[in-house]
Amino acid sequence: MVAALLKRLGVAEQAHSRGDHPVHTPIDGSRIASVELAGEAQTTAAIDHAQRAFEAWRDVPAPRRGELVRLFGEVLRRHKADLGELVSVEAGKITQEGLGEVQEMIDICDFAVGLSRQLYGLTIASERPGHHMRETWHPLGVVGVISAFNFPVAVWAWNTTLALVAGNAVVWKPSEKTPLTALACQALFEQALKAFGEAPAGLAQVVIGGREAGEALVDDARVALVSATGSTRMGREVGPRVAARFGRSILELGGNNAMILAPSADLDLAVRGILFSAVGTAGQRCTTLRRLIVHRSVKGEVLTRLKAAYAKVRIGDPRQDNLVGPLIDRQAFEAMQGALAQARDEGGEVFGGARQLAEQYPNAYYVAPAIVEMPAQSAVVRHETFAPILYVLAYDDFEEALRLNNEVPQGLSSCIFTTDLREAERFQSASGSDCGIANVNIGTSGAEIGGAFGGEKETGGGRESGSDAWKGYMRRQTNTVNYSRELPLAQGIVFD
Ligand code: UN1
Repeated sequence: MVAALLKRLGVAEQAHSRGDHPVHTPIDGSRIASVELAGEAQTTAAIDHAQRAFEAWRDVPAPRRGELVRLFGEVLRRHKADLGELVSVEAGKITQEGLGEVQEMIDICDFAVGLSRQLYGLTIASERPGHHMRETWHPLGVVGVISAFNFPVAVWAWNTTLALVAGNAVVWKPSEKTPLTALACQALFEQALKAFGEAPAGLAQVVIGGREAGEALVDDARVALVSATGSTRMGREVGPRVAARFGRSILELGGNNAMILAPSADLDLAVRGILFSAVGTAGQRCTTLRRLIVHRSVKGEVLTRLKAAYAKVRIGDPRQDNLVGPLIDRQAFEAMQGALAQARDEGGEVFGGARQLAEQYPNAYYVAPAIVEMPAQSAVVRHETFAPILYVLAYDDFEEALRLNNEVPQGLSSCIFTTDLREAERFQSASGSDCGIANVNIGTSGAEIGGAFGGEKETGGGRESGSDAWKGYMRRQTNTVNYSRELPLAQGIVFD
């Protein structure tokens, strides 16, 4: 079945049937393919190739570069169902979320195409007569993309579409857990290249590899920008190494996202918002809701409703009519159980969280999502565990809720459910949420591509996707032109 899917997506058989790195589906743990892992030499060769492609691509007019991305968007539209299914098979996402991820790719293609005619610089008033100043945006170089298993295709697309219209070449190292979706993206991109015609070879490449390949991208001075998505632990290594060679990085690391649930909130809306953000994608989004900071006066009612909703959540094969698919692997399951044990030690009261369907799927890890009432924001709550665990904390006054929201090392996403205008605005003010995303009456996950995506503190500070995130993929140049017959100096300096 997977072989037929890969064939429809244009992936050559030898690319997924040879090599000694096994690929398993989290749906039942079975082996679905094996791929070859590239090491340092192959990665460096890909960077060589990309550097040559960059030198040609940077001179192609940006709207023409946009045409390639437009064609890619068309290919994705045609293959949305198949690629979405492959995301389900390889990452374990339910069908709706697999399709949603491909839609996110299509959306960023459209955004990037528009952008290809809008890479605007500024004109600046010069203090000197007969002079003008302007700011120009130029292509940057080779962009290295390191992506995680949980958004195996969209995050690459956010980076690659912007990088391409910006005039860059891309080398992508996907997670070793999701090489098949990466091979499929590459095959689909090649269809767009074919339709486009004369793009330089090596413009966007994928390197299926492990740590060695990642390190080669991080350490090669020709990789002008490394955009890395993953754990804070990974970012702590990548960030300083890229900085040591004065490279640029966009880091999108851990999240520990909270919702403040105020007494005035529309509770029907809030419960639905919690369910999607906390339980969706089996708790494996970087934007997953991990902390519920609820006003003591509504805590009882909210917990009763939530527990009822959690008990009804259908868990199972993500391609069938279920809401929660499997965790990615055994390690993820063990991390979740470890966190629940620690939470109990720290005084937590755990609801749910047990393994499910173990008899049917002895080699896959389905879990009931967990709700954990905590007496305080203790160590386990401050740590990101990539699993469906929702810690619940009570608050009495709004300032305390804000403080709890901010008192964790991570700073990706946050939200408040309230109908009180003062609380909503305060939450989004300078002294409100310290996160990159702060929503009102919307959960923490499921952001649109139009906004800049990323967060503060241990989340790494990078911004990808919409708004002016494209500037991270270009170099800025300040130009001053003298069209007079004099040579006046700035700051009024006389130098005769
Ligand atoms: C991620 O989990 O790395 O906002 C990205 C969201 C998605 C992207 C998540 N649009 O949940």
